[in-house]
Amino acid sequence: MKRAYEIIGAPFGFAANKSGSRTAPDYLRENGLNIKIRQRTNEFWGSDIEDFGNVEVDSQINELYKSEKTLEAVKLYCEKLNDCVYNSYVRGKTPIIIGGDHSISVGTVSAASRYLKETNSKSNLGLIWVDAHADLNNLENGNIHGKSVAISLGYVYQDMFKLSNLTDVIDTKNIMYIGIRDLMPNEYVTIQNKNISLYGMDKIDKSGIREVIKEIVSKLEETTDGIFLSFDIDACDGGVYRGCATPEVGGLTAREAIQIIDYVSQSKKFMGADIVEYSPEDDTNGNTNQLVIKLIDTLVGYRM
Ligand code: 4U7
Ligand code: MN
Ligand code: MN
Ligand code: MN
Repeated sequence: MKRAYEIIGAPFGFAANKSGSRTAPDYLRENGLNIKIRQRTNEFWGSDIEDFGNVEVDSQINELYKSEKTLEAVKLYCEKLNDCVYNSYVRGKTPIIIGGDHSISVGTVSAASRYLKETNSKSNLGLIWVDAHADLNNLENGNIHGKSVAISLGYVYQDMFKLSNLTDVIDTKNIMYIGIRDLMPNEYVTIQNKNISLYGMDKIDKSGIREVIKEIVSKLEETTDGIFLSFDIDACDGGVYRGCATPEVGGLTAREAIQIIDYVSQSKKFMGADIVEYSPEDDTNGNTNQLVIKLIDTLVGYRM
């Protein structure tokens, strides 16, 4: 499918226990993600790709973080990112956002939902969340990058977020989890109570990734108006890919991750993606760098 991709860097790392992901967008541009080379070959591959640059962490956001107002910093940054991603849609682009920690998805998912609402009068967004974790923690303490889905649903920090367009942007029946293998008890309870679809590693072992992703995409194609993909690098096997804040052994192989992205990005309802949590400073052997480049290339249909 021909698309005009726009790469947007989101170098925000304040919401994780370690902030290594803040350097990922620029590090990737200098190490493997040569967008100029990809621009030159895009005629051959049929899609356009451009680098928007970064949505920077400005001094106001920095100050909030320094004065221990991390939640306010997340909110302000995600409002900025929401506007940027929303405008990317208005320009007819398919945005690919490179994090940053996973809290940035509060900005990206709400932007996709906002654009659907603007064009369809209501938002019926499908969300595929590929992660070792559900990021559905609804407790007020703990790392904010472990609560992005809970914030998007309006399950935590309602007072802080209720007046923004960042919360209440998605329906639980339109969320599809893949690769989850480390749930907190309160996340497990929410998933059970709300009957949220979860395709864990056991399901992938049993059915194979192709069956799993086919099933997920065909369900969302039927029931939603657009599909957004949020891909946390720690979904991949942490024994091999160590370059993230929370590597977990027993995750996706490179081929499984590539198949997910390849399949989702070819859907006519695909609206874009974020790739988050890559941490160059934890990637001592460069394995994760190579994986992330391959995943971004797969996302934008680059095949060399
Ligand atoms: B990530 C965790 F307890 N739930 O809150 C927590 F398992 O965006 C992990 O998925 C959070 O990387 C991970 O610390 C957030 C833990
Ligand atoms: Mn995550
Ligand atoms: Mn994770
Ligand atoms: Mn992580």
